[in-house]
Amino acid sequence: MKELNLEDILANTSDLTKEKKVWYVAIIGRPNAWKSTFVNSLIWEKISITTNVPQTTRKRVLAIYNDDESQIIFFDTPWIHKSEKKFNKEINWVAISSFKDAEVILYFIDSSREWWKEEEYIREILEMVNKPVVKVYTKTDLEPRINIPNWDDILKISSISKDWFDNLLVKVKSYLKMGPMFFPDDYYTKQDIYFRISEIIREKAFLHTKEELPHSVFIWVEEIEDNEDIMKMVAYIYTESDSQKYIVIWKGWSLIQRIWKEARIELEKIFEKKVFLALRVKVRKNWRKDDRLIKEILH
Ligand SMILES: Nc1nc2c(ncn2[C@@H]2O[C@H](COP(=O)(O)OP(=O)(O)OP(=O)(O)O)[C@@H](O)[C@H]2O)c(=O)[nH]1
Ligand SMILES: [Mg+2]
Repeated sequence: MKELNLEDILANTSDLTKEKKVWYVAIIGRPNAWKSTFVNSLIWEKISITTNVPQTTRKRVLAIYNDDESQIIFFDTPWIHKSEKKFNKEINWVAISSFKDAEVILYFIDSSREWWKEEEYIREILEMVNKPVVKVYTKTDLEPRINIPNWDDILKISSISKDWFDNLLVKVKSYLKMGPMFFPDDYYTKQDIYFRISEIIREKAFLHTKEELPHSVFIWVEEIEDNEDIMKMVAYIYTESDSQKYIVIWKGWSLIQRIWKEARIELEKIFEKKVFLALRVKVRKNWRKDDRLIKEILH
């Protein structure tokens, strides 16, 4: 094992007393509004999983943007939509509670989709929050389905033309105050390894399942053994019913095999070593109604 040398460590540690424009910024919007894709594109790292299935993000994910004059900590949040279901209500709460810490809220509006009652619900919530809100129209490379106003204080972005990112950063910085940094300036996220692995597996599960099945799944990483050249892990895909478990194991060219293969390839890229992934499917009946488990998964 490499011997630790205090002087080397100090020489390589950021000066956290350095003052920059620093604070938290929450990103909110309806499902599929491009919240997670945006933070990944901005940071140039896959921090938050993205799929074409609405309602992908379930937990608040931190994406830390650093440049010479600022450290902006974006909260990528889950979708907001009205629902009476316990799990969805808790997810809405994850998004809404992020307002409390944020200096400014970026409200992402998908310009390629027609106006829908979800937007009204978000507006009702925003009216109750005493924080500046910046509207950001996303997916502007696609045919717009809503009227995008021509005001100076709105922003338009697309993952294809990243030019607009600069305008957005200038706008965000105008709300931030100078202060000591919260994180070393080479940090881009704050996530534990169990969460990161479970999210990669969940992304693959979302991509290969349909209808209600992706939303009925949660991932539990049981054990990780991190060696120098190989990382071993045991993880479970939990479904809500036996019939869903059957679909994951037997449907098509075995879904579990595809999920396992794609997750393993991506994890090997992330950790830059061989990954041994033991992936099993289990049933946890009605887990979306289980208060304690919901808290454990979402917080
Ligand atoms: N055409 C186009 N598609 C985009 C753009 N940005 C994102 N997408 C697609 O939109 C889909 C949703 O992106 P996400 O970033 O997962 O959306 P989200 O807002 O995080 O969604 P939830 O986590 O479900 O709330 C993905 O399939 C992306 O490929 C864009 O600028 N242009
Ligand atoms: Mg998301």
